[in-house]
Amino acid sequence: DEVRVRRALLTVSDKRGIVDFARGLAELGVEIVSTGGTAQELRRAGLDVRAVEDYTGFPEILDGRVKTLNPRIHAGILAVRSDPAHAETLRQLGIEPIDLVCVNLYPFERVVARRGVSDREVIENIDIGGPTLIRAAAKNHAFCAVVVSPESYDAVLEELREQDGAISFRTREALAAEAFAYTARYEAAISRWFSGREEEFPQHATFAFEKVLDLAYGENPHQRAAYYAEVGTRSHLLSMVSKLHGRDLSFNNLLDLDSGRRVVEEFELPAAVIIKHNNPCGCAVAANLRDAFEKALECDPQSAFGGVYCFNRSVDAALAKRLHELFVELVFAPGYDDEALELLMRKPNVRILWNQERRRALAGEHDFKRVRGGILVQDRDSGLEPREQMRVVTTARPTEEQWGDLLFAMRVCKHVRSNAIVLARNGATVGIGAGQMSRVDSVRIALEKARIAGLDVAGAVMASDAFFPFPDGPELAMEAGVSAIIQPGGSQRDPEVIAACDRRGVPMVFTQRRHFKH
Ligand code: 93A
Repeated sequence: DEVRVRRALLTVSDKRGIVDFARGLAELGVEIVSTGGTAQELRRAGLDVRAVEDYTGFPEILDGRVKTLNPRIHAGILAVRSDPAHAETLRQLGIEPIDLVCVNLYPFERVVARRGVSDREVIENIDIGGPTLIRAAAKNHAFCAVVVSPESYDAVLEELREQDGAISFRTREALAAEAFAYTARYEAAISRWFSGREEEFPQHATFAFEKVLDLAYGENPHQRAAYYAEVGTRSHLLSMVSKLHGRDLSFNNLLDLDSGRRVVEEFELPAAVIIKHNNPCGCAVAANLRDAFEKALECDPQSAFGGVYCFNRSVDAALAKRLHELFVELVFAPGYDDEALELLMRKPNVRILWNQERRRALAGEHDFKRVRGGILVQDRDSGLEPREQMRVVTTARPTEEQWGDLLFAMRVCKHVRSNAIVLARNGATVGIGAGQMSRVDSVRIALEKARIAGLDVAGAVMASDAFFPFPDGPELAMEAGVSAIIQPGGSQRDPEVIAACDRRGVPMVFTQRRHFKH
């Protein structure tokens, strides 16, 4: 089952480590065949290299678009060596077998990510010959080894040295598996680029994900877990995020972090949010971050215990001192003063994450929900509908101050699990009702939460992620002192709900857009 490597084809874009690898092969008596740029690099290092043109008897043409796409090469890779007829064909045509193929592809993803890159450049970087070589060698791993990652060079060389120039079936099979994962990923990145250009919901996208981080366990300790990012995405939850301190991130940390990050990205003003079990339990904006934090914490200090704290401004020493007094699971911010970091790091467990990403959530991003054997794919519910699209449906109109709170409450409400109710005043949540099966229960919970936290509901506004099917929710809220309401509208009973508000002179705004989050 061992294959003696006598001839290797090397063609790589990322030339790191290739000289040492080729030298190692040459020392084992392997003939090196190589394409233009790779051959040049190897010769410069003093290695003996046979040009691919010499092997094929055919020039590299069309600016390199056709270099290795040649039947001699593919027959040299694909021949079944144990089949006498195949061996005879090679002999008749004078084709020399290739026992090892080492390829890495044109850097398609790197090029796509370049600012201002032209379509021509992107398309030129779709590698055709490389994947063809890789797939051929991986298919025929019974007789040929395929190496696609520079990280494997040393291990492959070591095995060849130990086994007198031979490589085992086990290794070839593992390399083949890696190779098909590599080409699949490459194709997925190309597909993603094409689908990203479509205006409509993608018709042809194949979604692919690759592992970014192993996790200790899933939602519960008996569930195994890992974090995967979508192949070809320019920014994902942990891209541009560094962990400065603390324990490994957990599955639940990542869920909460994702929610918290999306909430603070809603706001231009300094904003703070505390997330528990994937729901905000306090959120506020203010002229400075410290005030935003205090107001967010006030909303539900009990639930904030062990929460994920997300900010859209740098954390200074004063804020760090306050955080240090609490039980904090994770802090996420675009920066930390030295002193703040020093303080926060005194607790060994608290995870401190530094967000260096300036981009907000990407437009065109998809939202996935797993169902048995498949996924539901939808556009992400990003952005808030413009104020011009909203309608005041009551006789009373909100004051400018109320408008501010209404829009704030709705922005938070979008991130609360349905049925979602958010009470807010002065740019801070005062009560949040989440995840109930009936809307009026969410209202009750939001009011009760405000009462427990000792916060006055009088003068607060209320946001609802979907319409009120009955006037009961608004009535409860108005009895408690809620002074303005925002909701999508669209219920059969809208007239009853509007009448209830009019009776009390409470202004109500219809946004005409629902924000369920399940
Ligand atoms: O343009 S290609 O799709 N046509 C080919 O026939 C071909 N053969 C190898 N690109 C091709 N390659 C790629 O060239 C390899 O995948 C590798 O990334 C690159 C190495 O070229 P060079 O050795 O000239 O730097």
